[in-house]
Amino acid sequence: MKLIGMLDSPYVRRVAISLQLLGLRFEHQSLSVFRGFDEFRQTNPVVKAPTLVCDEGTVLMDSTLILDYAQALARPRSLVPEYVPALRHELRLIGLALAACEKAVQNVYERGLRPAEKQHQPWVDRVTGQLLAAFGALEAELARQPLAATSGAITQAGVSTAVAWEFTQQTLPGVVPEVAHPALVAFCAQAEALPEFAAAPHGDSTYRHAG
Ligand SMILES: N[C@@H](CCC(=O)N[C@@H](CS)C(=O)NCC(=O)O)C(=O)O
Repeated sequence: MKLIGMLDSPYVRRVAISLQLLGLRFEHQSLSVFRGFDEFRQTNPVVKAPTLVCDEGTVLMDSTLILDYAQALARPRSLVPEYVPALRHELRLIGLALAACEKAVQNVYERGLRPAEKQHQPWVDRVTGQLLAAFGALEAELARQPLAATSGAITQAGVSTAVAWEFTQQTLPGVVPEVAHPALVAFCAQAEALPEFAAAPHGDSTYRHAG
């Protein structure tokens, strides 16, 4: 299967890291939804990253749906717990992490894609507040109950949280202060050191299977 999209997208990155953790082999094409729009639409006319081209040709999009598919392929390996109370906690954290990704991306698009005279500060303030609320809640959750940060034990909540944090720090430096989020800083440093994260770093590189 082939994953299309750049690793500067938190959604592409959570898929690239998760596929490795699930033991699934994939090819990666680092293609921009902006600079590579015309090439991208030849595979997916909707031009959404991540896009996954399955081995038999079906084109999937949306990171959560792609991960649902990956989880089915990888069974019995899984990045989400089965036990209901643990699953509930996991889903809460994933929801917060995905909201953080969404609000960071909206912030980046507003600042980066619109001409300065067309930027709407009340919208930037709103999404920044939502971004801070999502990371504030994640910080409280991690302080109460740490997340596993080894390749064998990390869950989808851990992957998505670390990816959301790294994306936000890289694209909106200083907006979500490290000093106010010590549990997140410590967890994300451990996660980023894992081989599956290091093989798919935030940015414009292309993931290649080791060995
Ligand atoms: N909910 C989607 C969000 C994906 C998303 O918005 N990706 C961005 C790149 S970070 C994108 O495709 N942007 C181009 C566009 O929306 O036109 C997911 O989880 O995959």
